[in-house]
Amino acid sequence: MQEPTTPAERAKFAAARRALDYVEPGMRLGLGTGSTAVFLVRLLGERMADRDLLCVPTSSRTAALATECGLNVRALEDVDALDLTIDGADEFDPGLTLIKGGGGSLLQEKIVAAASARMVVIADESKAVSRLGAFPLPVEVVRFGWRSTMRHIERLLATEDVDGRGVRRRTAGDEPFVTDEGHFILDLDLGRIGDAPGLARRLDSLPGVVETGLFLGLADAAIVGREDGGVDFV
Ligand code: ABF
Repeated sequence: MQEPTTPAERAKFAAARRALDYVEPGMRLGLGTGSTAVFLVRLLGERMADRDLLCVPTSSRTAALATECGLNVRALEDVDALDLTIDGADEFDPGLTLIKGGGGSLLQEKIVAAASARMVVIADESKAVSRLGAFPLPVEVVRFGWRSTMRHIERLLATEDVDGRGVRRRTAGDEPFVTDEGHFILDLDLGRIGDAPGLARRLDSLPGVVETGLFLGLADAAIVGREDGGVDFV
């Protein structure tokens, strides 16, 4: 495997490597998405491909990589319940509420995490925050009437305990970004989220909203990689 070169990559690699300690032979394992999860999948392929693991990916990208790395890849429909999911995050607070979805796979990531007995986050130090919101909150919405859904979100944000209220549709180059499930992503520039559970609940209740990138009560632990190659635990 290509060795990590930058300090940030070293930290992500350190977190991914330590996560292997949580993986036991025969496990049904959820595989996250993102650059930290890429290290995890490669390490699993190199060191644990012969351990009878059933691996359920959280995106088409991770599915392709896991297959290439020789892992036994299954769809969640074929496995049902999982023992452990290991995934990255864009931000997490001390109570292990997460913002995810910067990579656009939040819906599958949340379904897989919710099907898992345990979820462990792997991340570099920059993702640990005292309060969520500096990272734009991704919200997955159906394409039908997305502008109307965006207006509903803007009206909601006017009454929320947040610092910013900008909402924009995510693009990939000149085109709208489309998720694996065929939806759009709206990114909410909130700056600070005062009431994450309330905001998640109110966003979820809007017509057109499929899922938010707020992960509440799903993560059990976080392995935080440091640039010196060590890790801390939350
Ligand atoms: C996925 O990858 C996402 O939910 C999150 O957006 C992102 C983290 O990416 P990285 O590991 O590249 O920082 O887990």
